[in-house]
Amino acid sequence: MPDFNVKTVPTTPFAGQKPGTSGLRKKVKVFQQPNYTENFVQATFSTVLDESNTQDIVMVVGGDGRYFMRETVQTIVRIGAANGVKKFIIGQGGIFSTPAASNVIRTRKATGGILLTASHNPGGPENDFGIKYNVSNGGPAPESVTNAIYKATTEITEYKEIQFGEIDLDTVGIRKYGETEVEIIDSAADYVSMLETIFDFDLIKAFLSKNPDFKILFDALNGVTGPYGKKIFTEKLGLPETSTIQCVPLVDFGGEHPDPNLTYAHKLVDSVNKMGVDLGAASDGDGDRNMIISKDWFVTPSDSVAVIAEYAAQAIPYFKKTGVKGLARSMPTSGAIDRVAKKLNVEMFEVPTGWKFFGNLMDAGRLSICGEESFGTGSDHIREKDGLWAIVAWLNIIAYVDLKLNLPCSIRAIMNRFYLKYGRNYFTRYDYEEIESSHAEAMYSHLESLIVSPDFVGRKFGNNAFTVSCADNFSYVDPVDSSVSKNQGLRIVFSDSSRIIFRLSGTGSSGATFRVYIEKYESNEDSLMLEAQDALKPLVDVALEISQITKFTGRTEPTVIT
Ligand code: VG1
Ligand code: CO
Repeated sequence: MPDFNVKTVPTTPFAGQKPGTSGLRKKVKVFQQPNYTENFVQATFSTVLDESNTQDIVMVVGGDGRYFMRETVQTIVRIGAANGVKKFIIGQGGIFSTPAASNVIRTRKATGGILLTASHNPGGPENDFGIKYNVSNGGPAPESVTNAIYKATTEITEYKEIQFGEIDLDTVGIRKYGETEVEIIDSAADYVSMLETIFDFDLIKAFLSKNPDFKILFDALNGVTGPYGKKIFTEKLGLPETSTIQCVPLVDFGGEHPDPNLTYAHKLVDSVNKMGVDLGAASDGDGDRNMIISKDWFVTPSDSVAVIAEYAAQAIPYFKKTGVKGLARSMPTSGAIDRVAKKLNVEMFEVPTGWKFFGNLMDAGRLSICGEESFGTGSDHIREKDGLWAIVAWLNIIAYVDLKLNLPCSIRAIMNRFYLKYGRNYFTRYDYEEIESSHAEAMYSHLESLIVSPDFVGRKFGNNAFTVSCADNFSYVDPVDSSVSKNQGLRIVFSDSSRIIFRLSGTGSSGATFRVYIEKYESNEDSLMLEAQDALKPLVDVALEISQITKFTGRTEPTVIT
């Protein structure tokens, strides 16, 4: 029997409920401890109530379909209703891709949203789960809010709940549970309509009928974008069923990492080569990341956002209308987009890692397109990075290059023209996952003190090929609200503008992940189309020498190279 009375349940704090780069991410087993999830959800609602100036709270809830999501949606409704939430808008089956949730928060003018995802981290009973709070602009909560949530988790003594019994998450429609309204919506429909207002689908269709042999392959990696991808590629664009793979969302993503990069998206990478695919693409578990690849080229995310920025105002209807107001990248992302900003004569911003730092700039009307080297690309159409948006953007640009510019439109040809115009920012990232935390900390403190030591600037590395011109621990002052974010990564810049950046990840769920970002600019026309790993080898060696990773951690090889 449902009981619509508010119950108060005593509880005690759990250590470590501090949201990282993108929400709280832990093993499912950690979230399953009695009261663990309840505490964090109550802390979130307490913070929302403190921060919001309305009693009419409307909360969007949903996630990437991973294991433990459905139970958590129920928990959120029980606790939220007891805290006075007026209405929940929930994706059917509890499902929302991260960009789709951002869109719904904005279009429905919700107070915020609770997104249940650990993004590209593996799922299933032995793997990861995550909870992330997004604010009313549709973007991840800024640090002021996540810090308040964290503080609340350290002081919690009770949570409130209403024991409704099971809420029906699968039937679209509006229902009332006591005083609380629950609306279940088809999240894919809204999202696909949004993309139709942004891109030139007619141009894409014209391109596809002129080029019936142009092969497209989309891989949802068993994550949340499967149904969205099917709607776009097979229903809207009329492509054959064989143009999409792994499009049924699975609670454990088929036991794989739903992470679109050359290592984890191996099925796509193999098929692209075997089938001679012209545009291969993948997105991650929650649909905010993307990878663009073809039979003869891999587009780094840093290049991808630069190319989108380059063509946006001519090729993409949304930007034809709004213009390109400004561009931005996260600090470790390569400077390719900076060169485009300079050409377009628009503002360029360098923010810390994490999408939450782009939101203020977008809200202030100063930022249109931005990206991160970690396969994140997006724009001010929403406040999250958007995997399918980036993929359709590429398709729109390819169609434009072919039909309007009458130029060769293979991805390789597009990249080659881009490099001839701007030069190439070679880029790679080495990840060392699940290092023992104490080893990672020792290595990081060594680096922190090394780069500020008095004789570091001017030192030469790599047989004197690289001279340090400056080094710092990146600190960011938000140009809109002047908030300061310190310790955002160790940055070493050499006199030829090459960069090495060291950072510890804020999204892992066990041990520490150490990231090494390496970038080198090349303008010599004969050296624009090299293998990135070959072009960067000398600088990679310098990075390994400076970090002394093998000495500190025993690791001789990275876990993943992107
Ligand atoms: C990583 C990436 C960062 C990205 C974040 C969330 O963070 O480096 O660029 O914004 O993941 O992406 P970290 O702290 O592990 O380096 V997602 O797709 O997990 O929402
Ligand atoms: Co993600």
